[in-house]
Amino acid sequence: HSSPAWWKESVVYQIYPASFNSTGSGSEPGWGDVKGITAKLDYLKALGADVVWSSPIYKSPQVDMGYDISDYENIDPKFGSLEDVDELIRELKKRDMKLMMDFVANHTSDQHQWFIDSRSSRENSRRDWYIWQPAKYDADGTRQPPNNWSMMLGEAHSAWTWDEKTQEYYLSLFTSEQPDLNWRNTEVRKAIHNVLRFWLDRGVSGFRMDVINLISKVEGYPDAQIVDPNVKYQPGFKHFANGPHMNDYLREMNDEVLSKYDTITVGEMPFVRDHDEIMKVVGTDRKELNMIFIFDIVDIDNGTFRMDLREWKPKDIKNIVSRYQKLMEERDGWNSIFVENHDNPRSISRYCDDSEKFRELSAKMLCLMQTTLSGTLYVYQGEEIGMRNLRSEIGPEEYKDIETVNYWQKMNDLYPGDTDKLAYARKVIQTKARDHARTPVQWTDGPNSGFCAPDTKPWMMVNTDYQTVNAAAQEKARKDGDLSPLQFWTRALANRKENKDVLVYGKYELLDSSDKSSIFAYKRMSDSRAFITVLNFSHEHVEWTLPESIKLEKWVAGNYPGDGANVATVGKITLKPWEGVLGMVK
Ligand code: TEU
Repeated sequence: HSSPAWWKESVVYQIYPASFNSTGSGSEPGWGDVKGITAKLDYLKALGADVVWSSPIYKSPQVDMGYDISDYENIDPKFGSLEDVDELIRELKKRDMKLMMDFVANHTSDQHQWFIDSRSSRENSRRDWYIWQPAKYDADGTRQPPNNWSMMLGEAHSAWTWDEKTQEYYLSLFTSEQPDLNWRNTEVRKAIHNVLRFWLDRGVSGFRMDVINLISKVEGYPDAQIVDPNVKYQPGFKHFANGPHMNDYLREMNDEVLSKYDTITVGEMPFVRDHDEIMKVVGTDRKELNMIFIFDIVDIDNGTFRMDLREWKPKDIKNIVSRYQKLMEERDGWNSIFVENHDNPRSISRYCDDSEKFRELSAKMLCLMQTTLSGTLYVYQGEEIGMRNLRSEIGPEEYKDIETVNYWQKMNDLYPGDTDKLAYARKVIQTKARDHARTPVQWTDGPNSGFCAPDTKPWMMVNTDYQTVNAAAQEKARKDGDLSPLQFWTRALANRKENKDVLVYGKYELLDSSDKSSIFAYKRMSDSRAFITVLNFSHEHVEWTLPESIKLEKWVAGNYPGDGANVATVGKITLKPWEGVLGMVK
């Protein structure tokens, strides 16, 4: 069994600060602020959160919503001040909670002083802090970037940006305003270590490290393989995900900084599925990071590109979950459990059914799944009340994210007036856009859903369903005794903590490996006790046979009224559409 640690048992609640809660203390009305987080700590504590991870609040031009940092040691006035963060940390500590910062160090903003220096001349002492390369030229003299890599948040564009003044290209994997730092440079790594220390010394307990597996690029910057011949630039991630020196840099960061504090660390690690590569980062003996975000579940419906659609089946979810539950158990690593974040659509809209009839059942079923798996649990703001995607009548004009805007532009440029293609693009946006997770949190059924003052305009539209889906309504007891998603989550998180020997640290066994079945059933066990979880990922009533080896004491929780009381405890059982139950084994 995995050895216990506070960061393994913690429930981390992710805040997307612009959309969480606005008290009007920041410089922009209708924009969430740090004081808005502090104001909701009692709510988060009551829910069962131990750690708050906030997406970036540093000074930033906000080209990519704060993932473009222009000063690592200051807070963007839109969010408030450093003093507000000190207050947040104090208030968290009072409640025995912790703060995790989002650490974005693969790239900075182009407005960061480091980059301003770097681009000022080829001779500047910080020139080498970023990745500069000379242009290539076609036979006719046309200037071309050093290779064919596409920009991640604007796939039609090159990942390299031309600098007129110094006549070279710089690498900018996400947008032109997010130049990639050159981690080969020792001074860069030292500067980054200093930033980490700055926050740890201020009382922060750890970091979520943005695209931390992209920090080491393959030498020579080779061209990427062509996966879509219709476009000029191609996804180049094979050449920069988990590159040659990544593990050294992580190890060095641990030696120099992290090992000297008691921290929680999670690395965002897109594009990587190889078990050995994963274990190199999260293996207990490795001393690199506590855990990573593995993307398989949130990439389940990706096509060639993320902004694309692909059919998926319930078997995909159970295969993915089982693979990583077993991997971490067998090779002594640790994983994170999540189905939402600020880069993905809402989970009930994506994996279940967000219609009026099933939305709450779906929210509770996904809660049951996540709270009974091994790993550190991450809950994304609004997930606990079952927030859904923007409704389909909302057109692309309301979407604000740079990835969505660039995608819509690309499709209009590629297929002007092509109704089929543009209808597909709308469908992709309705299904996949990052915006769905970024609408303001729905606190009440009042103006602006209680997110900001009634007379201000939220920076992004509130989802139109806030009068039925909001936290205030879900805090009230219901006449029929049924639990709201919020109450169900609260109970499930408490239950997870009470039974952490099994639910956090216990072993995992898949109970039905049939590819055809929509049932995802698994057993979790310690040396002395066990639970089983049975989830129906479908719209149908489904019959399923409990394995004879499992002697069930009783169902202890379920997402339908009655907590599983109507489900048989032996032999054939029938699960209703999107039903999930948790049982205690004798
Ligand atoms: O995301 C990196 C990442 O690879 C994705 O989740 C990304 O949003 C998606 O692939 C887009 O196609 C991180 C942050 O979470 C994201 O918000 C930032 O935009 C990005 O890094 C750049 O910092």
